Amino acid sequence: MKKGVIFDLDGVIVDTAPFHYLAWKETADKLGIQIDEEFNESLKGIDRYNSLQKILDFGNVVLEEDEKERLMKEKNDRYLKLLDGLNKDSILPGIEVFISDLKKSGYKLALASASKNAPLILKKTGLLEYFDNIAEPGSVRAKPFPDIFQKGAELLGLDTAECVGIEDSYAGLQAINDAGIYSIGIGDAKILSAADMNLKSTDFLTLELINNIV
Ligand code: B16
Ligand code: MG
Repeated sequence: MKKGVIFDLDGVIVDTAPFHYLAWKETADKLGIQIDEEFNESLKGIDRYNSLQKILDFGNVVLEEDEKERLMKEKNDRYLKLLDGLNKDSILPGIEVFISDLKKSGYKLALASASKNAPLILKKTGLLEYFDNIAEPGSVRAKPFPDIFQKGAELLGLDTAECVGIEDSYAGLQAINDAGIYSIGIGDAKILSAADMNLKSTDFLTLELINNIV
């Protein structure tokens, strides 16, 4: 039986991907780079610096590091404004009941998000208290490296084999699998074909499902 569940945030707990997209799109537009929702798919789970770099590479634009810093700050300020209205209603379907059932049953919970805004988002949605630990993205190599999920297990005091990881992104799924953690992919099963279990949406996440993973 598993003892811990390690969650991704954007796309698993809250639907913030459209906000990241809108904020990056403005950056890309200003640079004369056309990005669309399909391109945005490749940014899911990718940290801020590497997201910007992917956009620049896509548009064949080369910038100095201090200009990249400025653009990242500008993007994050826009993103934070879009997060203003975030509340309990922004939690993805079934997630709050799932998380609360896991806690009541004694599972330990950790967060393994690439987002530096994760604590703020958990606070705004009222979910912070459910989490035993948050693995800090700044202190480890970014997804698709397994580090953040390994860190999550370590913070929970568990072996990776005792944990389940939940992700919506290709890069994140790779990170879970390479950490030796049982993986659940939420969303497009074609993109997430490497998952141990695929679910169409967060609606299908239940305590029973986790109890039955051996
Ligand atoms: P921030 P996750 C990721 O969160 C997002 O999927 C990705 O689009 C974003 O660029 C990244 O966080 C960094 O976010 O700019 O807020 O630090 O899916 O790993 O929870
Ligand atoms: Mg995600």
